[in-house]
Amino acid sequence: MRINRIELRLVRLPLVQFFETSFGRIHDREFIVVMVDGDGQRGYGECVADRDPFYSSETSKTAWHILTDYLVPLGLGVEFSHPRDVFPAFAQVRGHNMAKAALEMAAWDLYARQSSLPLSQVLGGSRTTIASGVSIGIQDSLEQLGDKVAAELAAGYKRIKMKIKPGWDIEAVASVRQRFGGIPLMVDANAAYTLADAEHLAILDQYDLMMIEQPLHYDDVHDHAQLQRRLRTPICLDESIHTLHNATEALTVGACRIINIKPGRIGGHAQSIRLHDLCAEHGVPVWHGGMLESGIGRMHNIHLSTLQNFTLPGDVSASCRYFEPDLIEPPVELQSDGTISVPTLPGLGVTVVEERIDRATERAVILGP
Ligand code: OSB
Ligand code: MG
Repeated sequence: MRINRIELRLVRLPLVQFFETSFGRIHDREFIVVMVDGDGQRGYGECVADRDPFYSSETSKTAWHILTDYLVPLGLGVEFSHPRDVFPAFAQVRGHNMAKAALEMAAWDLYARQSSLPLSQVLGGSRTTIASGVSIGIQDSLEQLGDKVAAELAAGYKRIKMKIKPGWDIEAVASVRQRFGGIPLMVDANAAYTLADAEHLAILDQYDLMMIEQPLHYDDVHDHAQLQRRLRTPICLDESIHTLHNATEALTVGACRIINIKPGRIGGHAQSIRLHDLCAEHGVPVWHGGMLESGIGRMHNIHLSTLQNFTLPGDVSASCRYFEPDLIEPPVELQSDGTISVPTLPGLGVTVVEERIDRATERAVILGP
């Protein structure tokens, strides 16, 4: 496989609904779309870095810089026997996993299209549908939160995740439990607490949550291990897992019982497969996280979620929750049983509507041999 041309687009799309986490509220999403051409086919990737360095240190601007100045020169015109060789080709560049993943994932899509196979099959997945959950941001009132939960349950989603932070946690969870009973429920703190909050977080144990995601510092493993010993509720790590190395450390010291896989955080599909396999060896289930991706990134997530150890519903929801219209046709839709079906056409298996990308483009560059 050889990439002969790479086009990058910095795009901005308004979100259908605002999204608030412990680090702030956003109304739109800025991201890079990567288009790679080779052998008459085009593959697509999406960089999940956002405008601000709040979830991770990468931003769309750092990703643009790293892609154009380092990664594109390492990938363009190079003969790869398989897309799994792309990430190792970037080894000289430390970190910047989101920038690496954007180009690496586009290469997987291109390879799958050239092979006339659905991406899921090239990745080694076997599911034909994936279980879908939602991530509900912090709301202005408990009533608003309850209404959001009601709407998502009515739509058929298989589990509800709610964002928490100090001041929006126990009471919010209690109100959802009171109104909706024993629904599959979990929380995500996006690193808003410290070990000094252990006793406070232990109150959540009585609400039978599926897990508590990333309660402590975004780069921590050891405090999470201490916290996990004091909690009955499983801890799931998100931000803290950014290399195979620190995933091994987290699993070894018992910092979590579940891991959220986001290919952008760990450097792409090949690294995600390795993380998935590592978790399986440790008997730790995984689920697919979300980064408010457009249909391009979400389609990648759907294909990756077909691997065996993705046994829990992911943050991979229908297009209409994020963007209207989405950048793909047909849009991602939820089936009445709370699943999303995996496309069977080659590559991502959907049409990327480039005219919609054009309209949302704020910056573009074409890089050829
Ligand atoms: O922590 O999982 C997170 C969105 C942006 C940044 C971080 C996170 C999230 C979500 C949204 O929870 C999940 C989705 O795409 O629906
Ligand atoms: Mg998270």
